[in-house]
Amino acid sequence: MPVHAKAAICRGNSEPFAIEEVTLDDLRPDELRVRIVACGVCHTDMAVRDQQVPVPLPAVLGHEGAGIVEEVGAGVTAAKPGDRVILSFNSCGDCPSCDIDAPTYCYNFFPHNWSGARTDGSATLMLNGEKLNANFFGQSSFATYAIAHERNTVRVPDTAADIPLERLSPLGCGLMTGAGAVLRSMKVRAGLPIAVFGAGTVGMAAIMAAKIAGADPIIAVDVNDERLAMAMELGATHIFNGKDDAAAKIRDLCPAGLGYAFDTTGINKVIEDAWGLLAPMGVCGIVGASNPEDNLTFNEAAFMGGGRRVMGILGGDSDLESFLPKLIDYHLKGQFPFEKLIGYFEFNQINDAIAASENGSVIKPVLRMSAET
Ligand code: CXF
Ligand code: ZN
Repeated sequence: MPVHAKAAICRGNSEPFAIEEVTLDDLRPDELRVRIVACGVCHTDMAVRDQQVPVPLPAVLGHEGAGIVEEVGAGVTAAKPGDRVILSFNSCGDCPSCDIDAPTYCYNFFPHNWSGARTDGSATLMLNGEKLNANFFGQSSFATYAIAHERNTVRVPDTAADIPLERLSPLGCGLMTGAGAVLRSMKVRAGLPIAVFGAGTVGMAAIMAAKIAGADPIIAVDVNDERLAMAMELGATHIFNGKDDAAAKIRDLCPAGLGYAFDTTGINKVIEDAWGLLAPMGVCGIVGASNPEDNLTFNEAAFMGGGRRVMGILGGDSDLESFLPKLIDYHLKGQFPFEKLIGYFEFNQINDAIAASENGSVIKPVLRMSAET
């Protein structure tokens, strides 16, 4: 019996997302069918809508899904029917990056996440009898059901049985990216200063993680005072508005320089300022979506002289199976209170949720597709 779902179809930025009925393909051995309970909205969804990312449209987007497994293919061991799961990005499991548990740098990232189909070209979703681009991040969770894979599905540990899936859904992208950048990519050391530029989901997750790591001081920079106040609640020790020469203020506060600067803005000037504030051996992590044409300039002597490093970061170097449960653990202990970032919307309000993300009124919109029980 074919399974039908309601899915939000993205046809570009000239029209709103439209919820229509689609049909799911039969499962392959490594696939799971998940009833989606909730899905976070991430800026990458909008980047695809605007075609800054080359995913073919029309397509079903959504890559922060969480839900209940309904059926699994013969080779699946990650979860079983009835399990509560979080979905994230997919990877091949068989390249030099996947071999060392660094799947965010999977050599085959594009075909597994952004091609609109399975790697063999087959479609996971059909619309009116025709192939529809889907399998986005190996899920396409702006829908009531999704086909996910063994490698991008993480079972929610029983210790988190009381935490609603709608809250856990954003762990699969923005939250793991910010927290992972601090804890896994830059490996922030206790007692060293960090500045986080941009207080969106990724920046806020980085601030919470910097507190976990014991960084000191923890400086948040943003142009929005409300966000700065929230950053302070989540662990920042100092906040500076980017409109008032934040670089000079950071230099006054940390005359020896920063151990870590983390840019989530993708703005050239901000990154160059951040880089210029580094102490010897300081690391500047960059994760913001920048204009593809932008180039940065660095002074060669300063680059080499103090052993300073600039590090491009994807997905916080997250290894899903180990890192997502770790973040859930921090959340259970009250050290990762990311629920403060979330605003909930019903699935049919998807265009309002996207508007709220874009106008900055909600840090992390989460769509509700179905009740958990
Ligand atoms: C991704 C980028 C690749 C690794 C996982 C996260 N970002 C999505 O928005
Ligand atoms: Zn994302």
